Amino acid sequence: MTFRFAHLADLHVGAWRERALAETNLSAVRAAFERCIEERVDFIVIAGDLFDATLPDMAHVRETADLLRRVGDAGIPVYATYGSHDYSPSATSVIDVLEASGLFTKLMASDLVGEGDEALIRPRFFVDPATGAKLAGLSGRQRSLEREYYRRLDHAYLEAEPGFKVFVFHSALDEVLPEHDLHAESMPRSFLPPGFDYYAGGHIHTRIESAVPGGRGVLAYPGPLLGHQYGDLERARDAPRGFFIVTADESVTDLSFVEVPLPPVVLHDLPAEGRTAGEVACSLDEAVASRSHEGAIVLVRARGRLAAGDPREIPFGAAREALETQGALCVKLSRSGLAGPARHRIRGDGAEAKQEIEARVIADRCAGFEPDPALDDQVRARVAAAFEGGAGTKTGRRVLEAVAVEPVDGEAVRAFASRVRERAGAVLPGLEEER
Ligand SMILES: [Mn+2]
Repeated sequence: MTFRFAHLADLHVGAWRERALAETNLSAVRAAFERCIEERVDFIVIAGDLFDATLPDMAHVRETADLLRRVGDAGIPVYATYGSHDYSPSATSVIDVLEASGLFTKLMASDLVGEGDEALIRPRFFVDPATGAKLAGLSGRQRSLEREYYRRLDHAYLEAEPGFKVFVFHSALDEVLPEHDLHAESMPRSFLPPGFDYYAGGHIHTRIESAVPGGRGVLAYPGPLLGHQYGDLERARDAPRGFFIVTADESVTDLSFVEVPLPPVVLHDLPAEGRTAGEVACSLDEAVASRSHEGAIVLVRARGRLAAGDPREIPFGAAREALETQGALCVKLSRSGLAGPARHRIRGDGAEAKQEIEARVIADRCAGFEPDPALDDQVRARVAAAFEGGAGTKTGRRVLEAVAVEPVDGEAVRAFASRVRERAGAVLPGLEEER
């Protein structure tokens, strides 16, 4: 039997503070689902990050629920894993509410075989009734905590299952990571269970089509529609956005990318290195007057260290107004890489600034850390020493990473607590024995 299914990911409904961008993203999501209905696909797979947050704007949730209902009314089942953005293990997310009302099936259930750290995870297969395709998946976790899950996946069990199989996941893989994402957390491709026909990926915000070495499987990431951060907009200039339609019988026979149109994105890059604030201001004026910006998403990016002048002398506000008067759909300024001669830095919403802030907060917290006064004096001294100076910041980081685990399905609270304690103890050698 030949059948076709759609593979979407990283829709990020509810992203963007700017109304125009939020609406543009939602329109793209609408167009994608409507195209799925037109194409009469047999089912739809969403590989995580349907929503941008656990509790996104309710008007957007309502529209998404309505879209999913229309898809369901057209007789098209939807299967989804959760992403790093739309799911919280400790609280109810909007996506749980939609799932509970039957708008899609989540591929999350798994069985735990064995005990403690040695237990293996067996995601349950869900069989699509009309096509017989078997779907299994793992949801993404914050900061790729899913590594722990993948390390415990029961590969032999998953590989042995007969039939056409789709593995739905939300993680970055080392081997296919795009250059702009090289700082991201990723895992080796070998973590994926072998023997599947299609690996439906999410989380990498770039379209990727790949193969699994030694297998017959196709591995693909459709990438986002509009995405959810500045870099996604920049990359939308030269990479069409959309989703995949996969044709299959006993294995994948065709993979087609279906483009979802977005408004034009115009980038004005203003190098500031070694120039004066006045010179950059001139370039900004020229950029504004250089073309029509009607209906466009306009990105203005300034970076580099000025030779003279103050970044505040560059009239970004006036440029924004002028572009909006021209009918620009939205204007985004990226100034996180712009610095004045006196090491004066303007923070924006760039990823760089975010990492710097994180590093500074960790360093501050470690420097100001005081062990519990109830501790034995000697132990307290040793704990305090472990968090001192540059090495102390590293200790802090290691502890954070060690305790950033989540309970696996079916794990008892006490077992989870002792696992967390053990992991924390392991990065504080010499301290774990003390009470
Ligand atoms: Mn995403």
